[in-house]
Amino acid sequence: MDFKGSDTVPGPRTEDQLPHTAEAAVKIVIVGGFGVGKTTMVGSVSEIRPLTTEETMTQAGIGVDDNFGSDTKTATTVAMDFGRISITEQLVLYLFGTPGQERFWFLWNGLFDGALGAVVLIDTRRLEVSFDVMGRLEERGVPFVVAVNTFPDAPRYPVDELRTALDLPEEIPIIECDVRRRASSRDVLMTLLQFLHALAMAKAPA
Ligand SMILES: Nc1nc2c(ncn2[C@@H]2O[C@H](COP(=O)(O)OP(=O)(O)OP(=O)(O)O)[C@@H](O)[C@H]2O)c(=O)[nH]1
Ligand SMILES: [Mg+2]
Repeated sequence: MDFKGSDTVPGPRTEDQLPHTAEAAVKIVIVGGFGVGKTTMVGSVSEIRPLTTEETMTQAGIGVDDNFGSDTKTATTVAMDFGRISITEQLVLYLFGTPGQERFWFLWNGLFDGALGAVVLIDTRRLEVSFDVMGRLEERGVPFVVAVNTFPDAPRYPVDELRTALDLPEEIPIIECDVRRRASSRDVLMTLLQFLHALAMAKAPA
């Protein structure tokens, strides 16, 4: 039998391997309505080539896959996105992006299991979807921060107005970001980590 080539099966790429210094891995979910930029965020910030489950939106999806005037968006997530980022040599975040279309929301429950925290991405043109998203996180007790993805044609509002519109308590951070930029996506994750740290400290016995 010809096994020629069987010894050339590639192993994991060096950049995909977990650093040997890693001591803690934390699961973070990136949630939000349809087309707010979840896949873009996981892709921009991940240090490994992200796993995506994008399907092309077809004619059959028109009306269902409403792309809200974004003519650059041709694909949608049907299961999840997955990426990884090292925050320090010891701390690694595993990022799970959820599908945005409501018909795939049944997948969210599994994706939330074991998550330490979440980023809720919002588009100011479609705030109403954020209520369902945040409600689901609250039900499951997953702490979250809100990141406003600043699309150029979306209206900008002061944080206080957004907080009122979203009915969010003072302690939940709201920040602006451009998920296409790695540094900006990283800042969002750092804000979440600081928030989670503050929550943990507040719960710790004095
Ligand atoms: N101008 C601009 N375009 C963006 C930005 N973020 C994402 N996009 C574009 O908007 C579209 C939507 O991004 P996706 O990352 O697919 O959004 P998603 O939330 O994963 O979408 P679903 O999985 O379908 O819910 C893509 O065409 C992106 O290139 C942004 O900050 N500014
Ligand atoms: Mg997506």
